[in-house]
Amino acid sequence: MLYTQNTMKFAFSREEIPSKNSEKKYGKVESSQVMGDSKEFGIVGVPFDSTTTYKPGARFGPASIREASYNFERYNIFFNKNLDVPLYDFGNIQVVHGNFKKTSSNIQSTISEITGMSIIPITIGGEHTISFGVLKALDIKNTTIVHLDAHMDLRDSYMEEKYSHATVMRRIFELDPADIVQIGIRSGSYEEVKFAEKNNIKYYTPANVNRDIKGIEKLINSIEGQVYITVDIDVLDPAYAPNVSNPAPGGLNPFQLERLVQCISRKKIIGLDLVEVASTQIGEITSINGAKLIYDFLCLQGN
Ligand SMILES: [Mn+2]
Repeated sequence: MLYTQNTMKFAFSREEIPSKNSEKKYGKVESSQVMGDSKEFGIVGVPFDSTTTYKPGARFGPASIREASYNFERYNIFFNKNLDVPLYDFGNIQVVHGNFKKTSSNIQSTISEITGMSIIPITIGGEHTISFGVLKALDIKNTTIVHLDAHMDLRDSYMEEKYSHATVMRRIFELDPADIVQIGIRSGSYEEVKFAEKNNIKYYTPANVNRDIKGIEKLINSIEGQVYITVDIDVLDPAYAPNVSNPAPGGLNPFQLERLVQCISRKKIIGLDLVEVASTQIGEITSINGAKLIYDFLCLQGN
């Protein structure tokens, strides 16, 4: 056999895509049922970056993260686990550049199809607005959104736009999840902070993580019900993730992110997205840290 790798698919993903039969096999299920002993995961990319205001390039996230994923061993030495969960890479969702609404609707219908096959979606952005379409497709009533980001993204509008990378968590708040917990926050307007306080959205800064990561882990452990994870890679310090749309100094380091991901992974996860990677070079550290997050998460989902 020739050694081949398909960098258009995430490393360790299965070559075959589950057939339509699997829909029959599993039947239509609610997202709240997408868990149990045999978890399967599906990756989709969304190369969309139309509301980016500072440094463009998040449309290259899916390609650069997939490419960087080949840098890792199947055996994860940190966790003493193999990446052996069933993983399918469905390719990219069709985006309509410049049109958030059409793109979001395409995301929503694709994610619905994936969860309809009892497959847990892992979505690679793209800018952060893509999380909205994903969450619209999921049943998030009993769900805590764990949001790792430098930015609160809680503005009601940004430059008079309701749907923007800077407002995405406000739109997600309006979808009425059980709770929102933000970690790594170091940028937000006065109004955003007041909105978070008024609406009981808990947020933790990198200083909180540095001082007391065990306290943050305790809080994550205490979350009841299911969890959706949305990670803006700018949660990391720009030293580890320089190619992002809005770099913010003073962020987390990869060891802290690794610990937090390990802790969150023990929850009932209904989906994960990773957004704002804007790498344009092979071997660039932002995409490597981005791929590592997905890789770590998947390793931790195995037995
Ligand atoms: Mn951000």
